[in-house]
Amino acid sequence: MGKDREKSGISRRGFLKSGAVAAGVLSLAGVTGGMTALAVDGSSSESEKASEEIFRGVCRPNCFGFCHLNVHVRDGNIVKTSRAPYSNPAYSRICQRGLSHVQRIYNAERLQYPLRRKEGTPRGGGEWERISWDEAMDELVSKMQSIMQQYGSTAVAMTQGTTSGAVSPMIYTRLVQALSLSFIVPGYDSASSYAMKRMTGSSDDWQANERTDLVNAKTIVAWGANITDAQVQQWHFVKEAKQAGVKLVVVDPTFTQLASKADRWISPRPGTDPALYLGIINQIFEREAVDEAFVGQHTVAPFLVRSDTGRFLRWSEVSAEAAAAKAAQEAAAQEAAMQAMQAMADQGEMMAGMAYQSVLAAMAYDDQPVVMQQGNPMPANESTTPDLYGTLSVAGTNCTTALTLLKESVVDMTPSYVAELADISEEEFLDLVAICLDSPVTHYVGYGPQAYLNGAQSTHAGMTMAALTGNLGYPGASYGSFWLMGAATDPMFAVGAGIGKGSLIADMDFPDVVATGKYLGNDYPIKMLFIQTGNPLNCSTDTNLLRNTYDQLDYIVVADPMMTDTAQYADLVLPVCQWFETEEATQNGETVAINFNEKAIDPLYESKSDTEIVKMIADRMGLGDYFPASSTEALQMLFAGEVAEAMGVTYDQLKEKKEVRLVPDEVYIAFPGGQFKTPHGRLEFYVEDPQTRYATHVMPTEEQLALEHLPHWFPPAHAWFQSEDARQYPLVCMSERPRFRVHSQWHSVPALRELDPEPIVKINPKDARDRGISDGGYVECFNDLGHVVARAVFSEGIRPGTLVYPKGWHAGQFKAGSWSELISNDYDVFSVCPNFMDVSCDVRPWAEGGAE
Ligand SMILES: Nc1nc2c(c(=O)[nH]1)N[C@H]1C(S)=C(S)[C@@H](COP(=O)(O)OP(=O)(O)OC[C@H]3O[C@@H](n4cnc5c(=O)[nH]c(N)nc54)[C@H](O)[C@@H]3O)O[C@H]1N2
Ligand SMILES: Nc1nc2c(c(=O)[nH]1)N[C@H]1C(S)=C(S)[C@@H](COP(=O)(O)OP(=O)(O)OC[C@H]3O[C@@H](n4cnc5c(=O)[nH]c(N)nc54)[C@H](O)[C@@H]3O)O[C@H]1N2
Ligand code: SF4
Ligand SMILES: [Mo]
Repeated sequence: MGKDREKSGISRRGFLKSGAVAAGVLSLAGVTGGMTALAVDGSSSESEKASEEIFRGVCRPNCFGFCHLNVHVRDGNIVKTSRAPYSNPAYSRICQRGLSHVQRIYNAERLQYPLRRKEGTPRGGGEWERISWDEAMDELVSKMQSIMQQYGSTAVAMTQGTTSGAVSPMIYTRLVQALSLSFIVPGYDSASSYAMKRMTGSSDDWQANERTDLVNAKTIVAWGANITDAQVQQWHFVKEAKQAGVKLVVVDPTFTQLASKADRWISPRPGTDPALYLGIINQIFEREAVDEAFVGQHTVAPFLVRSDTGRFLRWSEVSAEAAAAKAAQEAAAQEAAMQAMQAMADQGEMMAGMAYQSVLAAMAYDDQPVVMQQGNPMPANESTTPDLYGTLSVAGTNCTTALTLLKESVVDMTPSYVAELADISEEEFLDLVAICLDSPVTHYVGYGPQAYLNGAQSTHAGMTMAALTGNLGYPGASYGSFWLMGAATDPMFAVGAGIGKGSLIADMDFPDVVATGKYLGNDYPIKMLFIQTGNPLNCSTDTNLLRNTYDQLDYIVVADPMMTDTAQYADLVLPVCQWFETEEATQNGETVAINFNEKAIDPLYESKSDTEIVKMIADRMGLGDYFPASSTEALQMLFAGEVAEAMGVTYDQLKEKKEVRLVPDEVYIAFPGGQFKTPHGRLEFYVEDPQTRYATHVMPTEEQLALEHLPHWFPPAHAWFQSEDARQYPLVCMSERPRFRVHSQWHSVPALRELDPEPIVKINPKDARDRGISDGGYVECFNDLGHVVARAVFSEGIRPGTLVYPKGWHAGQFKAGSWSELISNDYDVFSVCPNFMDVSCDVRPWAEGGAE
């Protein structure tokens, strides 16, 4: 094997002999130098080519890229991965991770056989016993059955991470449904998508214009987006837009590589993006810059809001005629729904219930919100030029337009106050206002701003800002990230053998459910956890608490290709094959396509595909008939049916074409012409009925519910200079995604470790000197929750009062601790999203054996 690697294009070939990696500090030149070496003439020699077979692979960590790769196979070994073409060459990319797959596939940390924790040794002790698949499956299923018998099926929980195949994650959710297991849903990135969904009604994650449209903007404003490293495959779109004359403005506390390429860099205090947006909204009103035509027709601006309930006033509350029509329609709907339910009675309670609900929904009375036109109330859909501001009294209740309420709500967000909150000068803030008012602007939003307690407010306020100036729905004008979900797969695939009775539980609530044995007030014991396609003990929050939660479980199973931090803590570890050892498709991401991944080689060692693993479990549980035996069969089931036919994404079409674009347009424009998927087709910057993303043991208070209709300002929980924590732990601790890993993946790839040998933390020299820390010395970052040791790297690009660490190192790669220990598990009750950046800590020099 090693011999084959020597022959391949990515063998060591003496690359990176330079000293650029000293002390873990990488200059850009160092990285580029390394990659030039890695990429050394990607072509194979003539004799090599003759014996080479090339398969189409799709690289699929959750980096939003889904690059198509040529997977070069010689003598049954993968010897190289190289760039393969997309139909749109703008998407034909490969990065150093894509180039180094060989070292990931033939990696010492690959799981080769099923492993059982040695009896009598503690979890995480690292002592394993190799067992056969039969033994592994018999043990797993007998544990599962005995727990199910004693506590019910929902005492077995499944969870997953974000690796982005089509079958891989869904085959497990099919099992969850079939067996009525509990499902622990990761909340990663959900503050942004939650806020976006509730405003736009879109079932997709948050959307912006396709990145091929960046060139049509006057200015790109990058809010907390680390495009050069975290969307390395997208950076060229920004570069090309710049070359075409588009201005680039970066709003980021840190002087990132992107900031170094920008026309303007603004460094706000972390966690203040909602304040900046609300301040800009204040100025839009002050300067009478509202795009009245857009907000009147495409947002809920003119809708009257009842002061007593906070809900939109409905036409049936104003017109007696409409009230009568509504009552009649509702009675008819009730009757029809009852009949539909009775007709389905023999199909079981669930199907009958669904029939009832669907008839009710289909026959619902269209009770239009009320607007005023020249002071006269009328149904919204009948008005052409509704009044945007004003108040109407209806039966003694004041009703005010949503736009008036928004305007009143931002009165205090003056330039001087906002500048003070964000710790920038008032001039800088006013410049930012001018930039944002000069449409078309593409607001390219990353995941930094949403990773604080107020993260959902950031997206809510940002999208509202964009809508007020009509800066949405046309080329160059956009707000958000781009993450379109494929809709072609058979939605019933995950449902499988029935609809499960287990709850979907937010991951942030999981520790509470396990500790109390209750979910939403009811007894809900969870005793077993099955984890796949994710590495929560590395990537989640408060990992000391999470480990403690795991300690309360009877049995933990992890299915992964690698020995991860989470696998280390399991009782049973199942080796999953790597990406090019099975057929798979991907169905979301920045390239707007469904992609097909061929199987290039057989699974190495005794590893198996996720489909095979699930099938073995289902067989033993007596449900084998409901589960596909191979990935091919799974894909055939998944990409089937009318929608798949109509969209041209059946299994056969995918296999033949390798890539099917999901939308017909040449360049995808989000919300074209101001069309939204909300019930009224309008952007709901005023959220009529704020709902939490998941029910958790924390309920929103009346006061929180009342505030949640409109975007509003409140500070981060921990990362805030006036917070209680700040007195003890004055530094804000933020992560960045390095180009050497996607999350915790590629952590043990030798070529990348040579470039990036050990954990570092970047610190402003002044903060370092105040603490006696030297450049390149080991430091311990700590707070009440945990600690971590890394090498300090001095950088003037780090905002004083903050630290920045590249994320994704495995626990065993630190001298002590790990980053996720420092992050609290508290969350905003509405978005239920991890607050990855909302972290305060302090730092001190560290020597082997402890703090100095
Ligand atoms: N190489 C690589 N690429 C990846 C990933 C990876 O792990 N590695 N992960 C993928 C995933 S799942 C995601 S979600 C994306 C994330 O994509 P990004 O969000 O672009 O990536 P990050 O590196 O987390 O960058 C966040 C930026 O926000 C800044 N920031 C922090 N706090 C604030 C704030 O309060 N306000 C503002 N304006 N900025 C702030 C940080 O300084 C940082 O530059 O990347 C994806 N791509
Ligand atoms: N400190 C900090 N932590 C963060 C963030 C942050 O900004 N700061 N960001 C968070 C965000 S946005 C995200 S999206 C998460 C990501 O969190 P995760 O999704 O948990 O991260 P990964 O490390 O990518 O874990 C994916 C795992 O799936 C395995 N895997 C890959 N392919 C397959 C397959 O086909 N089958 C199976 N069974 N397993 C497979 C990989 O080996 C890996 O162990 O991290 C979060 N964690
Ligand atoms: S890691 Fe992401 S950017 Fe790099 S090759 Fe794979 S899909 Fe493309
Ligand atoms: Mo993410």
